[in-house]
Amino acid sequence: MPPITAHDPEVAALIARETARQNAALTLVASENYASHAVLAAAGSALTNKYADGYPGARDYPGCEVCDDIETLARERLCRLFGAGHANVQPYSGSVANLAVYCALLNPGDRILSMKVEDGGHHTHGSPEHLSGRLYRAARYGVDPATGLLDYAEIAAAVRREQPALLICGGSFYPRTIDFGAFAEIADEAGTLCLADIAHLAGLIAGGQHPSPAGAVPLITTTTHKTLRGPRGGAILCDAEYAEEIDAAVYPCLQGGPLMHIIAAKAVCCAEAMTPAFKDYSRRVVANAKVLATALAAEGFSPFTGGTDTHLLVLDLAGAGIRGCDAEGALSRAGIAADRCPVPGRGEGYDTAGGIRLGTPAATTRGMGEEEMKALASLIAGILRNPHHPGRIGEARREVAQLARTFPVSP
Ligand code: DSN
Repeated sequence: MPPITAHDPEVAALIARETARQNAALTLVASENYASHAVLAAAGSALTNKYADGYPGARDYPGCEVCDDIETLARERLCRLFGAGHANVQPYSGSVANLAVYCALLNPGDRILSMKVEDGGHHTHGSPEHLSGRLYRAARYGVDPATGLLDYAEIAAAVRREQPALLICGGSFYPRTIDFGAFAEIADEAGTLCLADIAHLAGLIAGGQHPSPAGAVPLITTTTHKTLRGPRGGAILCDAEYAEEIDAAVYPCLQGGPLMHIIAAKAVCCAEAMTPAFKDYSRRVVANAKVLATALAAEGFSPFTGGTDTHLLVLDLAGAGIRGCDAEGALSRAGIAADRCPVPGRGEGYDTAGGIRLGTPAATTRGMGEEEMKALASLIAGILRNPHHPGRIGEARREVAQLARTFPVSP
């Protein structure tokens, strides 16, 4: 960071501290990852200096020729990666991407049907504290409490009962495959629009490890920084018939100037995600999550639904005598970041969460494989059995630090 060090040593020192923190600790937060040097370079480029309100060929500022080419490239790559008809790469975040879909295609007061937050849904899908819950009337479906799985017959019944204008699938901690085709069929039968929020699954879909909603579900939103391993931001994919309304909702309805440096970084991450190396990465992400789940089960901890098909698992701590927040704290003291999580079907909130969410995207980017997942499972089990034992936590911390040194963030 030489230019920052000379120009602003205070900020340079803080960035250096965060970089060191990321290197020394392990993150199993399922939504976190490490972007490549190329993605970071694009995000830190001179494109940040340019205003480019509008879209390629129709901007409100002069000098946007290069921005036009970059945005066109990012759109083309995103469409190619997911097999979509149209892409909007301007959303600042996944939250804005979701709002843009609602603004484009719903009227205030319309009904949304989405997954309960406490079962793995997202607050931008109609929670009362989010604008989506203030502008629209939200109804929720949950998982089957007996199996923890989505029950498509129940969801179809909820659609018939609630008559929503929009059915949303996708969320933050459902560990199993989502049958996007089933959601599309349910929505089609009811004449309802369907949105797939693939923020968590985007990288697995791009890498061929999870079925894609494209071609079945007409509206798709995502973030670009989770399993897709790009810059922090959002995007929308849709059938061509919705392109005009979606674009108008993003700009000028919700946003101002697009973040052209981030759009360039989105183009870079899409190119990376088309490589055989990324396909292999996403395969290893899922393989690692399965090994972690199996090894934790062998240690006596219960992965919710018995395991995972994806990049994450939810450990049900009910039988382990430890609350989610205490598990999060103990793991954190040992150098492992993982967030507490409600166990679906139990009506728990985040403050009363009885589970912990573990994800493998970041550890896999560091090069960890199945042996390291087994070692991590044993470390996690030891920490959760002795959450208040300073000696044991200290011992685990040293082992975590050694693992982190062996698998640095930027090899
Ligand atoms: N905050 C993200 C997550 O951790 O899953 C969802 O937006």
